[in-house]
Amino acid sequence: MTITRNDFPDGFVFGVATSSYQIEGAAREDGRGPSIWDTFCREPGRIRDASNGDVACDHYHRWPGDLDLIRGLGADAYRFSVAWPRIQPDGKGRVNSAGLDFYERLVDGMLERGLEPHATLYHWDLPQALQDAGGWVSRDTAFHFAEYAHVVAGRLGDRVVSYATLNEPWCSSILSYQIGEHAPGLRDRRLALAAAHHLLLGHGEAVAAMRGLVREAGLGIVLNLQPAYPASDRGEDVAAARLADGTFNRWFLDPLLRAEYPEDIWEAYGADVPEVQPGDLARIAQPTDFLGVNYYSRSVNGASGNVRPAGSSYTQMGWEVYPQGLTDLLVRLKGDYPDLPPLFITENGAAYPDEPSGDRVHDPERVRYFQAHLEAVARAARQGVDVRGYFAWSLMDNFEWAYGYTRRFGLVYVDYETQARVLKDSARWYRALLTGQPSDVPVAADD
Ligand code: PNW
Repeated sequence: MTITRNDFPDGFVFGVATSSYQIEGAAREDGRGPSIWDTFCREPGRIRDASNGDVACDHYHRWPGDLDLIRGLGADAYRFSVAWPRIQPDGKGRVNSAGLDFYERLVDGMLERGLEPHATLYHWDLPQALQDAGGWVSRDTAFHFAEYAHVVAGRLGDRVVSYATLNEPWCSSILSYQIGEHAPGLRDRRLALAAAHHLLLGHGEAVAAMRGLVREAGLGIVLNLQPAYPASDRGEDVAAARLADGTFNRWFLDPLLRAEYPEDIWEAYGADVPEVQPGDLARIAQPTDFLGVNYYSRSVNGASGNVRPAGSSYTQMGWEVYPQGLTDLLVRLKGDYPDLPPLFITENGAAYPDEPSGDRVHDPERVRYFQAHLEAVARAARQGVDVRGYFAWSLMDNFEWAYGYTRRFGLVYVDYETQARVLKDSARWYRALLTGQPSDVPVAADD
């Protein structure tokens, strides 16, 4: 049995997602300033294949063809991100109108093709000038972010259907300032928690700055959430899962949706907790119109670390394929957060080592991944969760951060020598779902 649009609520939006640094290239064109990823990629050992986003998918020049591709898939919507250093090359003050012009052309191009524009304002490409002043560890960055958000919303306004302030603040704080895997590559928990607080504050400030400039019901944030399961029902495993859930999920959800940091984790962080000024939590928790959820996998937690369940399958990232985790997560959000706004799945997808064969790219694992996760979303909707859309990550293969070009998440295969785009079987399958037309792509049966 294959799913159809009828399995989803009325008006449910299907789309594809990308982000600026991962696809645009044109890193030095039309007045774009350097970002922390330009810097990070040039530090030896940071990126697996020593690559960078200078060219990436050359989307900056190829965007009309790329929008045609999206339209051709039958998508309703496209989630893209705006590169802050194109808009404000120094991160504050002077506005580069050529940068705004690009996103205006892109948004108008979507509207001409009947695609809903869904913008993300910060998908990790912080202007380097702001990093030089401390990056997100500096409280000032939150206010610079709000100024930038105001500039973008002032130009694009209500042509954009939704604005997400931040993509995955866990990644731009913990992964970037504590784990050191993403730019700026630091390893200090105290700095990471300060960064996380200022990111959340920046979200609140940006929402306040944009209200009135954008459509009603158009403001939100995107979190990467990973449900944490205990390896067994032993007390210490349950405690490990609760800790993982707290640091990964509740540390961001609770300030946004309850105006408080989770007490157990605050305790566990000891002297590393951030300085919270009066009024910060009210600012952070001001009502928004949607919550974007990025879901890739779950964690399974034991007292002595993470466990990889035997019998599960894993993507090329080493992430367990666990569709039921998405249903569980969505149902849990509804249960735990009375003020939960409507949800969108803003990313979901999988990396596999794709190879063209003739003029096709066969990616049966990815087809199966999408099918199973879309079924998981439909199940949550049937259980009463208000989920209104789904964006596949990603439209096309692109620069996968610390993995460079060694991981392919696309529905569309990119040949980086020629920049040719080839629909993978997963794209053909998705197109069949979205258009209701038949597809020639077989789908493996459920277990
Ligand atoms: C997300 N983790 O990143 C991002 O939003 C995308 O830009 C990225 O391409 C995609 O997922 C695939 O990786 C994540 O370590 C990176 O848990 C790392 C993690 C989660 C999300």
